[in-house]
Amino acid sequence: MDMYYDKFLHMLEEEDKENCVEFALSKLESGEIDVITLYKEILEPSLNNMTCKLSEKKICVWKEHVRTSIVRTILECSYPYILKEKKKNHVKNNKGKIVVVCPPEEYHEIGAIMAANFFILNGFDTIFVGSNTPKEDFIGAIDYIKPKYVAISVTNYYNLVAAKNIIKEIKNTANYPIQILVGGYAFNSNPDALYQIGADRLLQTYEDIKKFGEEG
Ligand code: B12
Repeated sequence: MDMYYDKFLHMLEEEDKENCVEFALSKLESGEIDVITLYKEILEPSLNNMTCKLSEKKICVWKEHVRTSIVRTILECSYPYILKEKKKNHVKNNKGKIVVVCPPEEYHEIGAIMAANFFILNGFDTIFVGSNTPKEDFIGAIDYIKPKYVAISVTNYYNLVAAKNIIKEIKNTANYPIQILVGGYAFNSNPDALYQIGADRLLQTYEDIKKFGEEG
């Protein structure tokens, strides 16, 4: 997989969107790479290992945006392959409804999109809401959708406070036992934040989600 990663990274560094998208989709189409491997071993490290050269300091955020936009296009285009994989494995939507959301002011959403697709692959009836979801809208929707789980993705650890507030309101609003799952970069160096913000469970990887689904 290292060879594929190096090739992809080179094209990404060149900001060659056309070839990045074509490369990823052709590997999925031929079956050389499955969606989980594409996400885990190519797309995720291509963003998380991103560094900024001192000489490019002024355009760092610009570069982050361009890179994310290329990865995001690939993620959106991979959706039919998620469905194909799900069908191939005879996965039924029988694990309950889950809403995947980012707290207010959290604009990092690539991890949340990947997590949402991992939930789909494991039989969860998944609704991806997206980044920076306003608290009021989200709380209002809880009553209407009545999900069994809410999965909150937090990347910037400053947004743990917003996550804590939203969890408190969800628990006060839902008049049924609702489970709050969390994940994202903010928990990598501080997994105990899970308890501090009042969530029920921390999941990070595809394997964590698979295991969680198997628990019933
Ligand atoms: C891309 C990126 C951006 C993009 C985001 C675009 C988008 N639409 O998502 C842009 C350019 C907008 C951005 C902005 C900012 N960013 Co930024 N960004 C990144 C970068 C390079 C990659 C993040 C990413 O997408 N990773 C790829 C995904 C796939 O990985 P992941 O998030 O870890 O997700 C995996 C798991 O965690 C899991 N997962 C994630 N969520 C969930 C949820 C559940 C329920 C489950 C089960 C699993 C799960 O699933 C994924 C697959 O395994 C990181 C670098 C880094 N080291 O992380 C910085 C980083 C996250 N950013 C950072 C910062 C500081 C910012 C800014 C404040 C400043 C800036 N650089 O402009 C703004 C803040 C915007 C805001 N208010 O939120 C810091 C955060 C530090 C901190 N305080 O915690 C980082 C770490 C960079 C750094 N080293 O300083 N950023």
